Amino acid sequence: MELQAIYGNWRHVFKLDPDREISDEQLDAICMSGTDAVIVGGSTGVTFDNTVDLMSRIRRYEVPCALEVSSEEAAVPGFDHYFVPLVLNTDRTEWMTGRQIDGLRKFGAFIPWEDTSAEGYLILNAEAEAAKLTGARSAMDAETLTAHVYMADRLMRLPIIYMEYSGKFGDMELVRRAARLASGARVFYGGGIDNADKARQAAEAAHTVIVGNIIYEDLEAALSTVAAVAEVAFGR
Ligand code: 1GP
Repeated sequence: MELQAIYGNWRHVFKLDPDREISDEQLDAICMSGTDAVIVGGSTGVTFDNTVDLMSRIRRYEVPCALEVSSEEAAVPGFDHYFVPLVLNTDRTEWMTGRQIDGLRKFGAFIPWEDTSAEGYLILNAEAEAAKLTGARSAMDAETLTAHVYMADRLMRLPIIYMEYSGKFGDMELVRRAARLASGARVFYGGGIDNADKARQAAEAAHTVIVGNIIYEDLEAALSTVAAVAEVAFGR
């Protein structure tokens, strides 16, 4: 029997950016919040040093801690799990397989494969830094989304589809559609969750809800999303 992936029952995740300041008290609140996991990752300014630093601070807690590897210099050992994003809605192959292959050429032999998973990224907010950086084709109607889910879930059999609206609350109809269509992939949703109500809506649509930016703007609001997600039984 195949073992359940570490993220197989994550419902709520906080994403921390190594390039942003967080105090020990704030980090304590995040790690003790009851969230299912912490993912370390960011689009810019992520270095080996700031990633090691944040990892070692999170490591004082029991919460599972994963790294989203977005640049090869910031691939730091010691995390519970590694996520490698492949952007599916761009024409620039550099972001789908190009950089990843460069990284694998150098570090492939050292990768803990059993603790590493690909994420099929759909970057859906044109204003997001990641969309500009990768040239993502963010405008997506239901039909196009469906084709992307078939590609990620059925053809490529990726374990995760990450619907990334970073900075903006997304289209929950599209997210719900993706989660319903996915036969094996887990659908992660992230973007613009800044209160309990949005967290609840996202938890009704996606398998896993990711909360980022609000941690740095309003910690109490960020913490309120944990219980909100826990209250929603997915798939009702
Ligand atoms: C970012 O999906 C995450 O990669 C979360 O988005 O920062 O908008 O919460 P926010």
